[in-house]
Amino acid sequence: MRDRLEGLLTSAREEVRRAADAAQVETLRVRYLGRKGELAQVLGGMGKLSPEDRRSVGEVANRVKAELEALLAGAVRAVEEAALQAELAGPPLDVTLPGRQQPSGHRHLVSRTLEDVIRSFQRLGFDVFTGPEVELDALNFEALNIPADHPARDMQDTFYVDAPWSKAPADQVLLRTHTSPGQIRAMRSRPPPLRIVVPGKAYRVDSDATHTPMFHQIEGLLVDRGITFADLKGTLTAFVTSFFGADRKTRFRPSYFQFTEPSAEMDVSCGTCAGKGCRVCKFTGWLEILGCGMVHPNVLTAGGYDASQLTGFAWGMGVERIAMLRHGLDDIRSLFENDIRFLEQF
Ligand code: 2U9
Repeated sequence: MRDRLEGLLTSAREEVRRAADAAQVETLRVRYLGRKGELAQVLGGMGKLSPEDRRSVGEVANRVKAELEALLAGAVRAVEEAALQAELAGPPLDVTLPGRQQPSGHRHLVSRTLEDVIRSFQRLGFDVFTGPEVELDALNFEALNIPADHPARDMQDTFYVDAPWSKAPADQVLLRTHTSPGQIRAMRSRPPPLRIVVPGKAYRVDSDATHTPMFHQIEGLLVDRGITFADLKGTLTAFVTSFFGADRKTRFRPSYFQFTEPSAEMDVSCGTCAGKGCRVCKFTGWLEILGCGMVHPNVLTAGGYDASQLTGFAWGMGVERIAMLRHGLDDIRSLFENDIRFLEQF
C-alpha cells in the first residue's frame, strides 16, 4: 500500500506538470483527491490492515494527501498566472475608450408637437377631451352647422364608412374630417362652463406636399356666460407666448367658418427671419397658425347649451403644420415616410 501511495504521488507530479489550464487541473484534483478518487480508493483498503500497519500506512497516506493538495494548489496558481501573463502580452485594452452608444428611440415629432400644444393650454386651465375617430355624420357636419349640400361633405373630401345600420343620412358613418364632433360630445356630456382642448387624428381625401389623408388636429372650446372676442384674443395670444416665445408678434385676419361667427385666422410673426421676410414665411413675415371664432349659436344649441345665456370661442390648428413651421419643413409627407434618418434629427 505504501508503494501504491508513493506511486500516486509520482504519477500526479507528472500529470500536473503537463496540465495546461485551470480545467485540466480541476480534472486532476477530482481524479486524485475526489470522494471516489485514487487516494480514496487506496485508503478504502486500510480496514484490512493490522493496527500497527494501519498507523504507519496512515502516516504515509496523510503525507501523500498533504503533498497532493499542495501540488494541485500550486498548479492552480501557476495556470492562473500563465493566463494573466498571456492576457497582458496580448493586444492592449484601452479602458478609457468611450462605451458603445445604446441606440434609443424617441416620440415622433408630431406626437411631441401635439404634447407641447396640449401642455401650453393645460397651463391656461384647459382640460383634455377626446372623441372617436369613426363618427356620425350628424356630429361631424350637422351639429357644426354644415348643411347637407355643403361642399365639405363631398365624397371627394370625406371618407365615408359603409356601416350596415346607416339608412338615414344622419346615421351615416364617416372618418371624422376634424376633431370638432368631440366638442359637441363634450357639451352634451358636461354642463357649462366648458374649457377643453380636443386633440387627435382627422381624415380627409387629400394628398399633396401640405396634405395627408390622415393628419392631426388640436381644437379648443371655451363656453361660459359673457365670453367675448377679447377673451379669444387674450387666450390665444397667451398660448403663442407660451408655445413660441414672448418675442413673437400676433395678428388676426377676418375669415369664415360654418361653426363660428365672427371668424378669424391668427398669424404669428416668422421666427426664422423675425418678421423681415424669408423662404419659410414666403417673404410675408407672418405664419398662419390657426383658425378661430365665436361659436355659432346653432352649434351651441346642437351641443345642448342655451345660446341665449352663453357665448364661447373656439379654434383649431393642424399639428403637422405647426411642426413644419417650427422646423422649416416643406413636405408634410416626410413626417409619415418613417425614414429613421429624417426622424432622428428631431
Ligand atoms: C365646436 C365649435 C367650434 C373649431 C374651429 C377652426 C376654426 C379652424 C382648421 C385649422 C387648420 C382646421 O386643421 S385645420 O385644417 N380649423 O380653422 N376650427 S374654429 O371650431 C369649433 C369646433 C367645435 C363645437
